[in-house]
Parts: sequence; C-alpha cells; structure tokens
Amino acid sequence: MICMTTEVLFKFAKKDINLSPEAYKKIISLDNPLDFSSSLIVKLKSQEFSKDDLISLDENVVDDFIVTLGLSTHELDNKKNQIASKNQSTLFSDDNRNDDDIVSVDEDITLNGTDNKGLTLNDSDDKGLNLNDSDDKVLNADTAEITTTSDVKVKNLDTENVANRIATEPIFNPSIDANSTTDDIENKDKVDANVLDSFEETQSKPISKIVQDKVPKVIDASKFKRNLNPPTVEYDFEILQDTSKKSYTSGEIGNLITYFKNRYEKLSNILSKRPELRAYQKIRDLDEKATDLTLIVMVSEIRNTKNGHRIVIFEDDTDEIAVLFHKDNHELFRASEKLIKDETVGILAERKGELAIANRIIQPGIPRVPKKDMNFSAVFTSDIHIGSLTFLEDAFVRFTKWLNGDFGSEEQKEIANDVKYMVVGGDIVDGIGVYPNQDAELAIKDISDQYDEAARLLGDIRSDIKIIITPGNHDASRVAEPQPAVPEKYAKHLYELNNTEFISNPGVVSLDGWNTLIYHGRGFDDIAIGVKGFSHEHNDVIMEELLNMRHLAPIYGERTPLASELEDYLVIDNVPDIFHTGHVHINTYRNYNGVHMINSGTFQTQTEFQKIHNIVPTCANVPVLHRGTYKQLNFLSK
Ligand code: D5M
Ligand code: FE
Ligand code: ZN
Repeated sequence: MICMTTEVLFKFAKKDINLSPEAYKKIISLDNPLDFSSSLIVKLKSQEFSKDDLISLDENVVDDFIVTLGLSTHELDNKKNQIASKNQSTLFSDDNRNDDDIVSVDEDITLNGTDNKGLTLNDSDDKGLNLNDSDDKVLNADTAEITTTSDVKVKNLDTENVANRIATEPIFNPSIDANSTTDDIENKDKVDANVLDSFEETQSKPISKIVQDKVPKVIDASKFKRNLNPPTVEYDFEILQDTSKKSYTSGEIGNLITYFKNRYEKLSNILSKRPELRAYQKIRDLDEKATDLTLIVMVSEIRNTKNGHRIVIFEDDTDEIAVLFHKDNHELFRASEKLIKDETVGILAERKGELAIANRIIQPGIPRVPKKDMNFSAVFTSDIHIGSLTFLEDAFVRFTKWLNGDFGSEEQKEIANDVKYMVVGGDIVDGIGVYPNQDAELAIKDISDQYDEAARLLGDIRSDIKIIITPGNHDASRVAEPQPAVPEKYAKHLYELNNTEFISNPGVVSLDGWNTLIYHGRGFDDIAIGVKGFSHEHNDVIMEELLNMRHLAPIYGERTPLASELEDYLVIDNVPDIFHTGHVHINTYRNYNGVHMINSGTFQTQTEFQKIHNIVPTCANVPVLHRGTYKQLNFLSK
C-alpha cells in the first residue's frame, strides 16, 4: 500500500505533472489508483498538453475524469487516516499491528517518582500514582480514547487589513543601524531595533490599488543591463548539497522502507553520540526482564487515553513499542505534546510489567555554532511570485535598484555595496495551476514567460552578486521533496545570466565559508496546522524545532509530499551557520545556538487563498546579513 501511494506520485512526477494534495488524495482513494493515473496521464499528455508541458493538476480535473470513467471513490476520511497514520506505522515491517494487543496495564503498576532524571511526579496521595484511574482497571485499546494530538487549531492571526498593516510597519532606518555591532543577535528586540525607519518620506500605497503593468512576453537578452560582463569578484562559493541529479534520476519508484531505514540510520547515528543514548537497545533485543529501556525510535502514532495520559507507539528498524506518558509527569507530558509524527528521538523509559513508562525524551538537537567573522554581506529573499497579479513589482524594482547602489541613503547604499550573495529560497514565480482558480490571479499565464520575466528583473542586478536559486512549491520542479533545481528548459534566460546558480530544495551552499541551508518550507504547513504549539506566524519556533529534530519535513503522507529516495536528503546532517526558509510569507529572524534562522517573507500581497486561511503576509521585507548582523529592509515605500 505504501509503495503504491508513492508509485502514484512518481507516475505523475515522471511526466512533469504536479498533483495538488487534494488531487492526490482523491486518486489514491480510488479502487485502482495506478490504472486511473495511467489513463489520466495519457489523456492529459495526448490531448490537452504537449509532452514537455509542466502541468499542475487540481482535484477538479481528477473529479471530471472520475465522472468520465464512471468510477466511485471510497470514503475519503477513512482513507486519509490510513494514509496519514496507519500506513506510517508499518515502516520497518509489513506486519499489521493489532490495536488490541498494544497496551495493557497491570493493576499494581505505579509511577513512584524514583526515576533518576529528577523528574518527580506530583503525586497527590503518597501511595504512588496508579495508572488505573478509579474504575478503569485495564487500559487497553478498548478503553483508550483514540484521538490524535494533531488537533487542527483555529488560528486568530491578525485580521487587520494587509494594506493598513503594511502602512504602519517600521521601515529601514540607517541611524539605528549605525550602532549595531557585528556580534550575534540573540534576541528579537535587538533585531527589531535594526529594522530601519524609512527610505524617504512617502506614503505607502494600499496594496489592493497596486496595479501591475503589462509585462513583455518576449525577453531580449540585451535588457539584462548588469549582466553583459562576467563578474570580476572572487567568490569562495561551493555547493555542498544539491540533490538535483542524485534524486529521481532514473524515475524508478523509491522504496519507502529503504527511505525510512536511511532516515533512521542517519538520525540514530546522531542520537547515539549522546552520552545518555550510547548504550541504546533495539526493541526486538530487549530482555524481557529489562526494566530500564534506552531506545532510539521513530514516532509512529500518538493517542490520548480516556484517562488523560498519552500513549505513543514508537518503532525502530526491528519492532515497535507502546510507551506511556503519564499526565501527572507534567513537564514530560508537555514535551510529549510536541512530539511530531515520524520524528526520531531517544526515549528513556521504565518497564513495569507489560507497560513502558517514559522518563525522558531526547531530541538530536544541535551543538552551539562557534562565532566567526563574516566579512561580506548576503541578502535573502523568497516567495517573489513573479507572474502573479499580487506580485509587488515596484517594490521589487526598488530592491534591485538598492542592490545596484541606485536607491536609498548613503548608509543604505554602503550596505548594498557590500552584498556579495543573494539567495532566492523558492517560489521565484507564481507557477500555474498550483491551486484551484489560480488562473484568475495570474498576470502571466505561461510558466516560461514567468521565468523570462524573472530573468528581466534579476538581470538588472549587478553581475558581481552571485544569485543562488532554489525551487519552491510554485516553481517548475516536481512537487515531492527534495525538489530538483528548476530545469533550464523552463528558465532559459535566467540560466543565461552569468551570476545565477540553480540548486535543489533543500540545498546547502557555502558562501565564503558560511554554511547555508536553504529550505523552501512547505513542511511548515503540516507542523503549523497539525501540531499543538506551532503556527505559520511564529515560524522561527518551527525552524528551531526542525534543527532540534535534525529533519526538515518529518511528517510523511500529509500536505508535504516526500519522495522516497534511497537516501533521506531532508535530514539535517550538518549544522548550518545560516538556515534560510520561506513559504509562509511571514518574516522571522532568530539566532538559535549560533545559527542565524531567517524566514525571508514575500514580495506578494495577500492572495485569496491566504485570505481564506487567515494568513497575513509581511511584504517586501528583505533580510540582510550584514557582516554577521541581521538587518531587515522594507521596500514598500518609494
Ligand atoms: O504559500 C503561501 C502561504 O499559504 C504560506 O503561508 C502557506 C500557506 N499555504 C499554502 N498551501 C497551504 C496548504 N495546503 N495548507 C495550508 N496553508 C497553505 P505558497 O506556497 O506561496 O502558496
Ligand atoms: Fe510562496
Ligand atoms: Zn511556497
């Protein structure tokens, strides 16, 4: 089943067809998804599009074809559950778990606070905590209320009008900036102090009034004013990870079991270096009499019991085990709330009879990154969405002019002059057919024309700034992560610029010795929407969690399609100096353990889709790491 669902994704990806998550769910809910997929691909490629077209498929097309073929779908909800959780529980073995034999608690099992980790349980009566609440003698699948911890949150994001918000936002202020040091900025307040005041005294335009000029369809290379000569600057630039050619070369169907084994291997290598986990055991090898369990495991399933405890099914590459998090062990219980499906952790537990009771969760985490000098500056941007009616072209042009030294105060120009690298972390264009009715919001309706327009705009940037471009979910790449670099066939003119580099998402580059991990951030949606305590708005909290998990998108089978490669390229093998993300359209910055975590916001105003989801973007704010100090420039005003 697992392989089959992956096979469906690959079938479409191989033909350059991007499936929307809804379309994907519809297809795999059919009796014979593979046959259906083949028929649909033949129909699309033979009738409506040429062989080389990149197609994005939404659920309406799938619905229509279902009707054409006279098929019916299963109960989607059931299927969703199966895909999202059940399938994931059999990563390492094909056995089907029987819920009835997961947990049973002996009457005399107690938690008595003798664990050596200093976690004392607040025991109200001195007899120790009995797991069996009053009349429930046995805690098993029959009495456990099976709920997932991924409650969908109702978010109360700022509901004010974007235009108003933008108009009141602080803008670039060189006078404050002059006092900042080149040290790490550890707290947000200090960063905010670096948000500069204003380029000039002008009024912000209400976003809804910004009308796009007509864009030229044919791009003349001579328009790339700044790129006629090769750059003369010396770069110490290196691509450290680019999966474009490694992943998905043969088009073979990845094997999900191998993929998860590789993920487990990589992360258990990191975890087993922790002193507390050095002597970890495999579940299958556990001695029946062993009471202290030291495990390195993946989260398979999370349930809340009727009595308010939490049971997590963990697995390693040998077997699975149910571990109970007792509600009265408050600190640990709270930590267990943040467990994310498919993340890999160390677990210290105590076995009492049939049941393992958790004492501690250990994440891989990151060591502190030592301070080092940065003797250049870099700008970070993403989610430009060129081709969309809501792309802020005027603001983007001000940004490129600033980079060229043609815009801003003398101090601002000085910063610009120091910029050596520009990273574009995905969604450089708006793409086509990414969501239903996107067409109505497009100024440019052809993907190659969108990239040509990107070439015109980026071609205006002085050629001694190296531009690194990685794809996002709107770009012309497969939807499944890791996403190969945007292919030259769609972005010919952008490739022709002599200062552009195209790599995969995620990708890792070294900018004059500064290890920079670039990840678009689609996996943020699964965490922001599905896990308690996380939100799109505070995506720095998500970035910190990803670093601690050492994985960019752990959750398999929900919104973020992951390709089952032989190697899991989404594992954070090496701790970066800079962690650059985008996708959520909301700027954040924080220095976590020496890592500059940056989300670069967007150059697109609020779309209809975002209105529905109550996502309020922060527009035209460009993060700059200016010789080690974080600054943010806003280009909304003239
Ligand atoms: O994503 C732009 C914004 O929209 C970003 O904040 C995430 C949000 N978004 C996009 N797709 C989804 C789904 N499927 N669920 C929830 N939120 C979503 P962009 O990639 O630019 O469209
Ligand atoms: Fe985006
Ligand atoms: Zn995106």
